[in-house]
Amino acid sequence: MIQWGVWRAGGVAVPLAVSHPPAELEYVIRDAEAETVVVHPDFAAAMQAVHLPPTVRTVTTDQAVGTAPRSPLPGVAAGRRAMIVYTSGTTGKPKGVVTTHANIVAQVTSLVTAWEWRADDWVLLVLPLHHVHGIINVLSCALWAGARCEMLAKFDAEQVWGRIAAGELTLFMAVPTIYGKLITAWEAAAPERRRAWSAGCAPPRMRLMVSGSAALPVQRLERWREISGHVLLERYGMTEIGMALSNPLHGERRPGFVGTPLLGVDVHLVDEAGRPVVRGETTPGEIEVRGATVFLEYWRRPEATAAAFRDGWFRTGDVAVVDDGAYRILGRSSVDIIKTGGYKVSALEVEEVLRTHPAIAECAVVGVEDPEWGERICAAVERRGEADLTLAALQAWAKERLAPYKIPRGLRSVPALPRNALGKVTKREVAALFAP
Ligand code: MLC
Ligand code: AMP
Repeated sequence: MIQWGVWRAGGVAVPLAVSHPPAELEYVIRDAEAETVVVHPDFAAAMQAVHLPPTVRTVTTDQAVGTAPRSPLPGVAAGRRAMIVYTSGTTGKPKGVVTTHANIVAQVTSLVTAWEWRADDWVLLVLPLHHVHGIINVLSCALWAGARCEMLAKFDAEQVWGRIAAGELTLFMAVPTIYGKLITAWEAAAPERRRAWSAGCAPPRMRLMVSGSAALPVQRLERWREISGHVLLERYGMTEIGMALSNPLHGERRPGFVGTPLLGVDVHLVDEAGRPVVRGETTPGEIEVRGATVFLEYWRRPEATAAAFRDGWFRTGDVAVVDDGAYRILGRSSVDIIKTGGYKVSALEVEEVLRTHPAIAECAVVGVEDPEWGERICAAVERRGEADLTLAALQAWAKERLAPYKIPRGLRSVPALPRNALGKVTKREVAALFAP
């Protein structure tokens, strides 16, 4: 409601994460140069710990919703900035991705069209509201279509199954880790509950279940099909572009593939020199995207914005092949981008924070393949001094400084980080330190 109000008033909405510690909230509020912070009373105490610049005004959600407008709502031009979503990249600190009203309309309408959103749809929102999966794919599409969007404060497998079993939902969208957690809960449940839970997935009422934000392992897709009767629709997107590729609503969904470009989105693959990969060849290339869905700029970072585009195409940093007309994601070109539980995390950002720990002289952060989380964040460190450093102690320290999903889950102390002849840390060798 607040986001809608900001948009109607011609303002820029910057969603904050309720899971973030004060340090991360403060970074986003300062970097975005926010004028007003709107806080729900439940988070008033958390916000007290955030050091806000004196110019920032804080209002409660009750005040924002309860105050009559002082002036008529302005007309808002389509090209006006509407939202800044913070995303991790290869440059350390998160960058603000600015989208205009026109971008958001394009992102929403491409999905409303492709997935045939209707006013009588009913979707359960279990995703965080500081990323596009939750904001655009679920909430904004539902609002656009006039559908019902029911929200849970936090993902909880039993609660989600309970809502599915009630037989009211028509749509469900989540990241692969969430489907994994739902499968685990189903497998642990008594036969009667399993039957009720599976029955809640039955079409035609439940008409579509979508997975994205990270690669969906084919085995998980198959297990979900056995449990729910649904072939998950996998799609591919990114904060900067909304969704770009999707398997079809009707027709064959190929396991391990993310489908074809959505309506109005241009997608191609290029080699390292930026030359388009020849159509019909199964040569890998970097995905580049163009069209009305593509963001305007990184907030106050013109160089980063310029570097993100080549000849008008946005460079995603994801590598894919086209096989028989459909795209298959192979991975990312940077080892420093980690996807954990569907969240993108910059290894460099975590390293920068860890280097401020008194017992850490140098460190290297990597994503280690993990069946539950996709990747798990692990840190190899060269210690400073003789003091012991346990994983638990490092986590407790990091919790004050980093979002929960950026906190290392594995720690190795090494006398010297593996480096190549040029002295650069070799991340693949670092990852090997965490091999089971
Ligand atoms: C939490 N835990 C982790 C972890 N996160 N362990 C390893 N790696 C991680 N990333 C641990 C906690 O420490 C805790 O351990 C236990 O798991 C439960 O923690 P939690 O915080 O309660 O986790 P939970 O709420 O269950 O979170 C899991 C999740 C969440 C999958 C619901 O990660 C999530 O909402 N992910 C979605 C992110 C998302 O929306 N991404 C979209 C980005 S947009 P213990 O030992 O204390 O029990 C995008 C574009 C696109 O990507 O294409 O969509
Ligand atoms: P974010 O920057 O948080 O929006 O995350 C976007 C990134 O998530 C993309 O660049 C991909 O690396 C990854 N991603 C999204 N959807 C998929 C998918 N279906 N398969 C593999 N990776 C995906």
